[in-house]
Amino acid sequence: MGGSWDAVGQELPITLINVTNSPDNSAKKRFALNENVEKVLSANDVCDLKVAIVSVAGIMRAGKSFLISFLLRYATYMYYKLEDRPEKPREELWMGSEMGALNGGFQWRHAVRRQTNGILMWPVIFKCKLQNGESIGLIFLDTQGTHDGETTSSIWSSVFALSTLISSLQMYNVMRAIGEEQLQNLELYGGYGKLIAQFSAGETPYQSLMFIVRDFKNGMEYPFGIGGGEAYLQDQVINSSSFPKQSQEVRKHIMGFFENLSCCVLPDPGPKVMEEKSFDGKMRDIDLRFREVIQKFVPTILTPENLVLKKINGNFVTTREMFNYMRVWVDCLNDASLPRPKSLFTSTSMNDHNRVMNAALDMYSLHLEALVCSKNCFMKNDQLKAIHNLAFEDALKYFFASTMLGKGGEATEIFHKILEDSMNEKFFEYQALNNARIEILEKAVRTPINVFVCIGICTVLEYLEFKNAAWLKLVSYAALLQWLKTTLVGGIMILKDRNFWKRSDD
Ligand SMILES: Nc1nc2c(ncn2[C@@H]2O[C@H](COP(=O)(O)OP(=O)(O)OP(=O)(O)O)[C@@H](O)[C@H]2O)c(=O)[nH]1
Ligand SMILES: [Mg+2]
Repeated sequence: MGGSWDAVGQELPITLINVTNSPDNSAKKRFALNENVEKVLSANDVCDLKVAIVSVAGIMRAGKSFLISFLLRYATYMYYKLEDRPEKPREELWMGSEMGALNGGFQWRHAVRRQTNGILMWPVIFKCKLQNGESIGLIFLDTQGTHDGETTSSIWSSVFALSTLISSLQMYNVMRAIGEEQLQNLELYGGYGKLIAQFSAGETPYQSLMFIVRDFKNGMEYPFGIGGGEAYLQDQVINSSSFPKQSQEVRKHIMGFFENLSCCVLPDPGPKVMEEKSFDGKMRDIDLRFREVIQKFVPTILTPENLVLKKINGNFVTTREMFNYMRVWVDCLNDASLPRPKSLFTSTSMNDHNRVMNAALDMYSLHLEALVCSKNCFMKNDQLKAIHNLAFEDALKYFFASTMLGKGGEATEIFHKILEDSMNEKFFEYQALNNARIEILEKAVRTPINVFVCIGICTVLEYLEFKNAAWLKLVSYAALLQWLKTTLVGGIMILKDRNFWKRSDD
């Protein structure tokens, strides 16, 4: 039995896709498929098998390789070279004893810098039997972490998208919670993978995505493991009606990408694993609670009946065929005409900010229009300024409370400024309109007063028998008539503007 675990130690992962961090305009290809892998995938005993490909991806230095090494341990114990073993494996023993260690497999370790580069593949294709007797192949991939500070976001987004295209089950490793940022990133990587598939004139072969939440702190509300994970997924992703509109959109996109979403919440593995440099994988140093959850979780996803078989364009794909698809996607990623994910991110971020900024500006205008126009079309300037200040603050509050991709970055700064400038510009327009209205009113009041004073003076002059006083009085009457006409026509125009003549059922 011990020999089966040792087999993990005898092999080393191979690079499936190598990544060069060369600038976008460099002639050097940034992604290279390891052509030697073709031999592994075309080996006689596995090449025609349908295949399940399990991958792990997510933020760097978050225990991805450590986790997939457990999966590898299970597969090696349960499926590797069964014919050479004297006894059938007993599932409950797959983890080994307390004194055993999680050695070999994909390299995991305590370090500050990223450990996994590009996409790695385990060189053994495990053969497992379905209940109907059919053998299928099982492949494990480990993916370079995102946000590593060493490569560009364009590179790690591409690597994530690629491993999601290749795998049939992508485990999206997140720390502590499924937050908005993780979902927005997933939306971006997912969208980019779709673009790669479209560029290569194919359907997007996304299948299952499982959120793996590490160091989950809410184990009282959602029990550790898949059960609690499913309930957490429902509350955090699937039932999104209580989230702001933008967050709902992100969730809708993600749900649309994958055939199946699931989740597993894991406790932290204890201080020795998390903090001690000397930790060498000994089972007894890993918190019992973590081991107990892993003990159940791993068999659940790797039981042959639960494995997700890779399908592309609706057809099952064999191990050998997978290589050709990988080649097409990698070529496509190296194609200079494929937009870079960074620009995709920027444009999505800009669109988001623009949409929220316009909504905030509409809010401001509606607020001002409703008040300015309801008060007989004019008001004192101080009053108008107070209304402007209130609407201005409300619009800014809305802008900063909204969810936008890349919030807090350059785009937020730019659109914040545009929003403030636009509101100030609108305010000047309202102010000018208000002043014009005040002037019209003042004129409207001033003219008849002046005319009446004129008529009064003329009447006195007439009484004193001044020459031409009657003429002057006539001119004053004409001016009064003219004013009456202007006021009447102006009044009719205002009422017309406000649909005064419309019937209520129109
Ligand atoms: N906090 C925490 N640490 C873990 C967990 N699992 C493993 N670790 C520790 O995290 C460190 C990194 O583990 P890796 O598996 O190498 O992490 P990774 O995500 O593969 O790292 P990169 O490949 O560099 O992106 C190791 O010291 C592990 O012991 C976990 O669930 N929680
Ligand atoms: Mg790693």
